[in-house]
Order: sequence, then C-alpha cells, then structure tokens
Amino acid sequence: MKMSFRWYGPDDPVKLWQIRQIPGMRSVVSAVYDVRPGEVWPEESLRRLQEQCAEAGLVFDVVESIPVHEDIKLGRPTRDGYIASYQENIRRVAKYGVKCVCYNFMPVFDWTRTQLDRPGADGSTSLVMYMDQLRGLDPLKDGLSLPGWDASYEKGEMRALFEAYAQVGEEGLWRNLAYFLRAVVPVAEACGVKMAIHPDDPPYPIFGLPRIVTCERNLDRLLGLVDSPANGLTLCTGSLGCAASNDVPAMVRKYSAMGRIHFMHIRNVLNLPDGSFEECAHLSACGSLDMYEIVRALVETGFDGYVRPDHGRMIWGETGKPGYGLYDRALGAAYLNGLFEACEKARG
Ligand code: DNO
Repeated sequence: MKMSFRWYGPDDPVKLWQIRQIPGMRSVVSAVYDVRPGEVWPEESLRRLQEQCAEAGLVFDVVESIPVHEDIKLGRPTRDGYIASYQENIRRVAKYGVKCVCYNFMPVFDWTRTQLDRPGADGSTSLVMYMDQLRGLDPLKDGLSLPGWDASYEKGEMRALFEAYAQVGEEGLWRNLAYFLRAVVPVAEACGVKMAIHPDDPPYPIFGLPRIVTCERNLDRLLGLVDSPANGLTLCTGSLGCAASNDVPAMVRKYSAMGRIHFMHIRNVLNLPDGSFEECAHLSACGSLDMYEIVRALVETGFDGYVRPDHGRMIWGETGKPGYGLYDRALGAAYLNGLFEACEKARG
C-alpha cells in the first residue's frame, strides 16, 4: 500500500512540508485547479506540481480529479472534443509521473452534505447529511454551493442541466459512461495509468439527478463495461458506507482480490436511523464502519494501490477547507498505518 494525502496546491492552507512530516507519507494526490473542466492541462503546471512535491520529499503520482465535462455525461454531440481533451490529459499526467487518475461520473454536483461545520460533543466540527435539512434544499433556488462543486453555473444553466439529465436518466448515463470508458481506457492502458472512478457520494439519486456508481451490482456492471485493469475503482468507504445496504469490507475484499481497486479513500461515517449520516473520526468505535475489517480485507488480498485518509473533522482550532484540514487527516493516516502494520504482521 502506498500512503497518500490530498493537497489542493499552493493555495491549500496545508503545506507540503507538513504533509511530509506525517509518518509513512509517500504520495501527493493533487490536480491542476486553474483550468476549467474539459480543457487540457498545461504541461508547465504539471511540471511545477511534480517539482514541488519532489522538493518536499514526496511523489506526485495520483491525480484527483480530472473532471469529466457535463457534455460527456449527457452524451451531447460536443462530447468527442471533450473526450479528446481528456485523453490528452491522461497522456500528459502520465508524462509527469502519474499512475492513477481518480474521477467521478456524478451529474452536476460532486459530494453533497447539508452542513459542513456541525459541532460534535467533543467540540470538533464535521460534515453531515441530515435528511430533514436535505428535503428543504433546492439547488435551483438556494444559492447552494459546496467545496467540491463547480460554482461557475448560472441559475438558468443549472436548470437546463437538470432538464437534460431528466431526459438522459439512469440508463442514458450508463450508455454515456460506457462510451467514455471505451474511449479513455485504451489510452490509460497505453500510458500505464489506472483509471479509478469515485463512487457517488451519497450513493443514491439526489435533487432528482440520477446516480449510478452506488452499490455492488452497479460496480460489477461498471467494471464489465471495459474489462481491463485500467478500468478500476476509487473505493471510498465513507461514500459507499453511508448506504447501510453496502457491506463495505466485503466489497473491498471482492474488488481488491480482482485487482480492480487502485485507490482507497478511507474514512468512517456514523449512520443514523433515518438515512442521515455524520462524518466522524476514523476510529472504528466512532462510527458505523469497521476499519479493521476494511484494512484486513486489503492486506489479505495483497492490495498494493494508493490509500488516503479521507475527510477529517476540524479539530484543535484549525480552520480551512471543510473535510480537508491537516490534523484529523494526519491522525487518520497514523491510525490506518497502525492497522496496516498489525494486519501485515498477523498475516506473517
Ligand atoms: C470528496 C472527494 C470527491 C472526489 C471526487 C472524485 O471529498 O472524495 O470530491 O475527489 O468525487 O472525482
């Protein structure tokens, strides 16, 4: 396993030298952030990223994410141009040392929560999704924006996108995903890159928009669209795990044994009876997921991909990007390193 940490570039309040001091830290997960979805990433930006990480004693070898343009997800006639740019981006990131590309196929919005700073009993804050708050939200009316979202849409554009997705529906989204994968996976194969789709977060339709990367049945279907190791998964325990019907350790074991997990996002969630959930500390005892069983499944299947501690709470007075502070993610990395060491030694 290769331990990694997400870094949002020079503007990130978390600095590379701090990441470097987390024990066992190896890889930086990053992206070129000043380019709109669908455009080709300047080589100069990639060179700089590679150099900055190397100077800090780290390796830039995972991209999260190369965004997929909405026209690709919608199957619009303009998609071929955007797919050509995507293919070029895969070639370019490979040239600068990247081995794994994380992306998602969620319509319009990336991950969704209803509150980003919910105080816990210990005074820390975390991201939560409360169903009663969700019912009151309308992205077409409220000026809703979350850190992972593309904030550049006008209200009118957003409405048109919603209408277009209503036409496409789930099966249309599957067809468009297949078309995309058939075009990009051969390019990834040729340059030694593993594509790793991130599950939908949360893994069910939201605001009436279809979502398909949600459960074991659909992950099987996805991997079958192009049966190549380069068509793989980012297995995000928190995203899949907030649907109680997903048995996360079993999914990890199955897809890791198949060699189809290239990137693990590991975090815990506390699921509430009405389908709401709270992000919590990584420790198993704090949430609904058994972190030991997840790590054991990886170790026993010989997992050698990338791992990153996912979202942390805000603790010790830190301020910054919700979910992406230094302290709690560093604690997460230390805890995960401990679980890996114990499972590896037990395995002998
Ligand atoms: C949330 C992240 C996601 C992820 C994208 C991948 O914190 O895990 O935003 O980066 O969905 O494309």
